[in-house]
Amino acid sequence: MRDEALGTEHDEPHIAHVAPGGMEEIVWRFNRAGQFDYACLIAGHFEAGMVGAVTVR
Ligand SMILES: [Cu+2]
Repeated sequence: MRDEALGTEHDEPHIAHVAPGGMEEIVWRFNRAGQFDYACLIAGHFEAGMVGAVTVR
């Protein structure tokens, strides 16, 4: 995947760059229950609230 905004290229299965209005998919396979946080890694986005959590039961 190439991210034009960041000028980076990566194949990490745990990262997705989504264009405004776009959609991407990440498959997480959990091996235990718990709460797992996720966040946008673009500078300033975490602080702006682009974070969330997944609860696995
Ligand atoms: Cu973001």
